[in-house]
Amino acid sequence: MAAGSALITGVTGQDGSYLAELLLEKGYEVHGVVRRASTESFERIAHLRDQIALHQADLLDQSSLVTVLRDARPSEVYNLAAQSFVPTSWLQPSLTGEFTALGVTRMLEAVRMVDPGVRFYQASSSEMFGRAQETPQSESTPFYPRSPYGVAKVYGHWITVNYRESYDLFAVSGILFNHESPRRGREFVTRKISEGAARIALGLQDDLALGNLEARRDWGYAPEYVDAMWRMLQQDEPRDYVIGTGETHSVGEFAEIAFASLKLDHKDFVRVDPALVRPAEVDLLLADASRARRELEWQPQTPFAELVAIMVQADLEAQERASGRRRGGPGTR
Ligand code: NAP
Ligand code: F7E
Repeated sequence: MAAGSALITGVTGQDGSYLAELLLEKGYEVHGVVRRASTESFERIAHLRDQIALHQADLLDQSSLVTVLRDARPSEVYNLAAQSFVPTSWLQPSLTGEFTALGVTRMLEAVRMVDPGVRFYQASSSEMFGRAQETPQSESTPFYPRSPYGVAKVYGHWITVNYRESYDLFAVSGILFNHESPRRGREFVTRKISEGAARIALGLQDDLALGNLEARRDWGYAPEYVDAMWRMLQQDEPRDYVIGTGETHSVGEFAEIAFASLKLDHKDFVRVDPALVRPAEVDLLLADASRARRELEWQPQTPFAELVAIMVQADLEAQERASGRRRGGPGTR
């Protein structure tokens, strides 16, 4: 018998794909929301296609969300869909607000209309801390978002809290710090570095343009973070949790370790492009995840250097497959 049934919005994204794997392992019936496109981009869930039920809907379209909930009848809903890339939020601020902020209200309304007994997870973000008012950041740290994305996530957080308090929903907000993996989108800095370093090592690229090398983030390993999401929905009471490692590193350090793992010096290849520096930066993020340790019995497992090595190795193998080159062969570094 199935352990339960779950609906994941954003199932085609980094976290959605890992969460679908985790829930399948636990025996859940898994439903995923995908949006219509002229070409499918289901790369991250290709290996799961025959095990999950996909439903077409869009965060912009209220009735499609109601229909999905009626069709899937899940006991748990994980709202992971969002416009999640911070720089795009300055280029498309209204659309980011529609997806990342109002989309949460549309999901909560769908839950309230179809089945208020559903347990609801909202993917909140450390970007809400922005210009951090204290360090480290915990559930009680005030928010000071620094991008239209961060502002939209603050809305998503508070509307989740508000629906919990107004309608007695089991609705929780997971305030997750940056988490990465070989499935991370290519434009995010960690993946941009791991893929760039691999391509440089294979002689496929000569340099790597980055923005602010001084920014510091609390980076963890994504498969461990989706486990924290699941744990939040298994508690007796709905509560919000910060999830992170409690370690902070700069973008420059990430690049240094990534290139060093390929026996290269990042200083020979990384150049700073001022066009990649953001209009407003989040300088330093560091999680205090002690509530999660205590109540969810969750803690990070993968040290920073190992995370970097996992990503570089995966990109090296992928680039070798795509190019037909082998590290150490002609034309490689
Ligand atoms: P991601 O890889 O960018 O995935 C985003 C997902 O949202 C994709 O499946 C995308 O579908 C979907 N989506 C976007 N707009 C949609 C719409 N209008 N209707 C339906 N689906 C839509 O993001 P992620 O890294 O997995 O992150 C998952 C969630 O956690 C996001 O809400 C993100 O903001 C939040 N978060 C992430 C981190 C992190 O470090 N990764 C930290 C804190 C919070 P397509 O494939 O069709 O584009
Ligand atoms: O930037 C700096 C950049 O785009 C990290 C999303 O998942 O995590 C993510 O947001 C830092 C920033 O992630 C480049 O200025 C330097 O300080 O990898 P990122 P992010 O903005 O922290 C949070 C928790 C989320 O919720 C978001 O959805 O790296 N940086 N040079 C660069 N960043 C990028 N992307 N590209 C560069 O070339």
